Amino acid sequence: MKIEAAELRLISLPLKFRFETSFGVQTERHIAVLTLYGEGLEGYAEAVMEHTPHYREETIAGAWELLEHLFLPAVLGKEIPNPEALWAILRPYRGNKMAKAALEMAYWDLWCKAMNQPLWKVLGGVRSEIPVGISLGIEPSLEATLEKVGKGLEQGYKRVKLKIKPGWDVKMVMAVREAYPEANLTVDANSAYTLNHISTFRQLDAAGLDYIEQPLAFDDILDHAKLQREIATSLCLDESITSPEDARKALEIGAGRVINIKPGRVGGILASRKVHDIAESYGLPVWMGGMLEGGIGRAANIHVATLPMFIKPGDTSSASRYWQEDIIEEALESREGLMPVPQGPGLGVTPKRDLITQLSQKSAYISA
Ligand code: OSB
Ligand code: MG
Repeated sequence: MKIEAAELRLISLPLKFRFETSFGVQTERHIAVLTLYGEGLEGYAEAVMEHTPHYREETIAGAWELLEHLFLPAVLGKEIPNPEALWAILRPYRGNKMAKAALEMAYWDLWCKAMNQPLWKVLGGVRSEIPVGISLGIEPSLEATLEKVGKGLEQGYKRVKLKIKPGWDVKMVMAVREAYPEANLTVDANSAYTLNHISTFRQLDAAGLDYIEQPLAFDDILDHAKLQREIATSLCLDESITSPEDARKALEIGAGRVINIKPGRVGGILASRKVHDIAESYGLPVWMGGMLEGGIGRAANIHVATLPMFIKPGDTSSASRYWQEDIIEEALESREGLMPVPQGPGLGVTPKRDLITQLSQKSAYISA
């Protein structure tokens, strides 16, 4: 497979809801869309970073610069037989997992299309639909929270994740638990706490949560291991896991019992499968996280989540929850908490080229 040319486009999509987390508020999503051209085919990807480094360090500006001037020129015009060969070219460059993962995603789409196979099959997936839940932002009131939780459960979502921050945690979570005694509930702190908040976590132990996601620093595993020893509820790592090696070290020291896999954060689809395999070797489950993706990135996440240890419901809920109009033709909609896996070659989705061009705020064309 030879990649002949590439196109980068930056678009912005308005979110249907105001999404507040402990690190900030989002009302729109900025997406760098990458198209690779080769052998008469097109491969697509979305990059998951935002303009600002509030979640992890990467930014759109940095990723754009590296893709346009370093990573794409390094791969264009070369014979690249498989994703491993793509990584052999990218590996010498450190970090910047999300930028590399975007390039890898588009390569997988192109490569699987050349073999006329859906991505999930090539990866060794075992499911034709994946269990999904929803991630609820910090709402303006308890009433609004209870209503949104109720609506999500009514729609059949298999888990509701509640965003927390100091001051918006125990009381809110206990109220939701009281209203929905049987619901599969989790919380996500996006690194808003320290070990000084141990009493908060002891109190949350009484809420019957499936897990507490990323309570401590975005780059920590040691304090997570200390916290895990002090409480009964499982910890789930998100921000802290940026590679298969991170996953191995975290599980080895007992920093958590669940991993939220986001292909962009861990360095792509091959890396996601490796993190999955490491969790499997510890007998621990994983689930597919989300970064408020449009249809291209959402489809990629769905394919990866067909691997066997993606047992817990993921964040890949219906695209219509997020967007008035998605950037792909297909409707990625779950029913009763099950998201069907696209069956066409590659990612199995058709980007709306005209819409993407129309929404485009910036573009670059790179050829070999
Ligand atoms: O921590 O999982 C997170 C969105 C953006 C950045 C980080 C996170 C999230 C979500 C939403 O929780 C997941 C989604 O609905 O796509
Ligand atoms: Mg998270």
